[in-house]
Amino acid sequence: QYKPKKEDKFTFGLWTVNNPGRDPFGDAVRSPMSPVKIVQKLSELGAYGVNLHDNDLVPFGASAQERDRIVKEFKQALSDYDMAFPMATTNLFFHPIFKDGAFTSVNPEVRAFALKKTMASIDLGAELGATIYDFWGGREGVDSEASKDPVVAIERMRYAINFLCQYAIDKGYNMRFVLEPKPNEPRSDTYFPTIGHMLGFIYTLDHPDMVGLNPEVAHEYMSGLNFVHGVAQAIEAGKLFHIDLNDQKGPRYDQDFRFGSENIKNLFFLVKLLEDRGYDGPRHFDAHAYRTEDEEGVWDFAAGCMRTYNIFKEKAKLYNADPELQALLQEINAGDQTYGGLLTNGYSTEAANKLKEAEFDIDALAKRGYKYEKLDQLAVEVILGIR
Ligand code: GLT
Ligand code: MN
Ligand code: MN
Ligand code: MN
Repeated sequence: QYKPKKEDKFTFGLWTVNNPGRDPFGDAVRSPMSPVKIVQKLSELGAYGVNLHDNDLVPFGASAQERDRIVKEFKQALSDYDMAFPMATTNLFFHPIFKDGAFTSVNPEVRAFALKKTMASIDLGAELGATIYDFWGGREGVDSEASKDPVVAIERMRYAINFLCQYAIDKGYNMRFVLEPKPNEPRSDTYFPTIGHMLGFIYTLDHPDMVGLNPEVAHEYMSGLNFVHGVAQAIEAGKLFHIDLNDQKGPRYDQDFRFGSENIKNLFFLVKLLEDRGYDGPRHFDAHAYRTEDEEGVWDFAAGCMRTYNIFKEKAKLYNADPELQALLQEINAGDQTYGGLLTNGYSTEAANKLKEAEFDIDALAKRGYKYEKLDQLAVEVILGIR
């Protein structure tokens, strides 16, 4: 019953299952698998599609012929294994040329190269059928605050996103952009660190309708924020175009753990939010297996991400159907019906006067118990599987 199906829209980046397990203190522990093999294996496990950075597929500096050969073979694999290709992105962080960032680098030649590389990668994404194009800030930030004017950095980022939106429009691509915030790592501070910062920035762009968010669980936890609330704000604004699911132990380095391996309660409420609100974009796992794992462990990791999502989805159904829990929720929220219209119809002089004249039983209001202990225990018991 928890078995992943195509309709679940589970996707993985090539870079996720192909993560070699390198860290700042140790070298790769797994050798790379071919993109074709990854497509095949993910399809067998029940995934819906794959995503990639340009250089996950086509090596940096490959010739045009080599590129075309690789892309042709990859397209064939997508069709052979019935895999969708919803999202693409650019690697603007690995090559040493990007050590000071890409779109916000102080070096104009690097900024120009970053635009050129991204246009080529957008072409690649479009050729493979992607309708979502991701921008993760990578090294767009500073180690030394002295190095960049932070206002100029924001202007440079805006210039790049505006330029590339117009490029995609000019080319007639059916593509929306998503911006992915992260507070730090690899730089000690990254610009646009949270969902809120990115959301504010979107409305300053030339084509705000074309641009939404790609929030990642781990990245908001790194800032110590409540991911469910950030995602809710994105949904409410109509800006949740994509989501990066994984897990994280608190505000530390970016851990990208298997979805649901740590924050079980908060991620249950995340899945409930996505499902209740009818999010219909890809459920992308931007995570990787523990460094201790071999290839078998990588596939255990991938299967585990999808299975846990579906378990939470099932639990969310039970939560919504639990008579005791729902009756309690209704009772708790019943107060909404009072003040007929005064709290819902907006401002009028009449409404203002009525509220000014209203009498409140301050003592009774102050004494009210909200029954959240009881409610939360019921929620926990649903999650723990005993209801
Ligand atoms: C990298 C990063 C992710 C981004 C990927 C897209 S690459 O793994 O940590 O959060 O989503 O550039
Ligand atoms: Mn991500
Ligand atoms: Mn991460
Ligand atoms: Mn990440």
